[in-house]
Amino acid sequence: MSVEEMVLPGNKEAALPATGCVQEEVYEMVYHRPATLVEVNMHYCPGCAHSLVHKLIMEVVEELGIQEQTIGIAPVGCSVFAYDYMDIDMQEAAHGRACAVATGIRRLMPEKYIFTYQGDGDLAAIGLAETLHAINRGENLLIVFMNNAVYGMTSGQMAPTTLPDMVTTTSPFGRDPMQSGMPMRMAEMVATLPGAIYVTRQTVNSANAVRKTKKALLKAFQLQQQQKGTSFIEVLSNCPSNWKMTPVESMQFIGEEMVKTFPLGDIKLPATTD
Ligand SMILES: Cc1ncc(C[n+]2csc(CCOP(=O)(O)OP(=O)(O)O)c2C)c(N)n1
Ligand code: SF4
Ligand SMILES: [Mg+2]
Repeated sequence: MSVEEMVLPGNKEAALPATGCVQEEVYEMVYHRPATLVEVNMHYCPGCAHSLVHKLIMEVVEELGIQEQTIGIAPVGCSVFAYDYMDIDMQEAAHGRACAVATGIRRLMPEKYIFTYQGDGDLAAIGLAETLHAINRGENLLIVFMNNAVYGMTSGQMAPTTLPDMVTTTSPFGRDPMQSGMPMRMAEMVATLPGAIYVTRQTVNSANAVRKTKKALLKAFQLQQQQKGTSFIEVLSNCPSNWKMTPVESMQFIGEEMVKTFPLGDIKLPATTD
C-alpha cells in the first residue's frame, strides 16, 4: 500500500516529511462513515441506539452495493425522521402501518430490497395486526424491530414490551403483569408464522453485539434475493432519556435485565444458510 493510500482523508499533511517538531506519521484507513448515511446531525438523544442501527443498516446497503435498489419504510416514533438520515428511497408510514405500506411497495416492485424500521409501540402495539399479517403472508421484507421497551417519542409510556416492574410514565409503580400482562416476545411469536424465514434477536450494547447485529442485517438483505419470506430482526435497544439512565447505564441494563425477558440469538433460521 502506498503512503497516499494509507493517509486518512483530512490528515494528508500528516504524511508529509517531518518539519520542525511535527513527527512523520501515516495512518491506515480502517473505518469510514458509509456514503449511504446522510452527513447531518441526528436528532436522537446522546447514546440512543437508533443512530447506531441506522448506521449499521446503511453500512450493509453500501457493502452490498444496493443503494439504488433499496427502499426503507420509516415509522412513527423517535425514528420518524429516519428518511432524513438514510440516503436511499424512503417512504413514511402512518403509525404502525409500515408493514402494510411495505407490502404495497413490494407488490409493485418485486425486484427491490425493502425493509421497515419500527419501534415497539409502532410494531407491537398499534401496528400488531399489520405486522403479524404481513409475516403470515410471507412478504419478502426485512423488518427491523427496535425494542426499547417504551414509547420513547411520546415521553416513555408503557409498551407491550415493557419489562415486569419497569417504571414508565403510565406504570409509575412498575408494570404489573397481573394488570397489564407479561411483555410480548415478538420474535418468538412471529417465528411461529410460516411466512417467517429468518428471526433473530440481537442487541448493540457491546462491540461484539454490534458486529452480530450487522451480520444479521447482512444475512437478511441477502435472503431477499431468494424471495422466500419475511426476515425479522429484533434489536434490544435503549432509551436513556425515558429510562432516566446514562447511556452507559442503559447499555448495562440491556445486558443485565432486558436479556432475561428477551434472550438473544437466532430463533428461526432459513432452511439453507450460507
Ligand atoms: C395514530 C397515532 N396514535 C398515537 C400516536 C402517538 N405516538 C407517536 S410515537 C408513539 C410511540 C412510539 O413508540 P415506539 O414505536 O416504541 O418508538 P420509539 O419512540 O420508542 O423509538 C405514539 C404512541 C400517533 N402519532 N399516531
Ligand atoms: S427519547 Fe429515547 S428512543 Fe427517543 S431519541 Fe431519546 S433516547 Fe432515543
Ligand atoms: Mg419504543
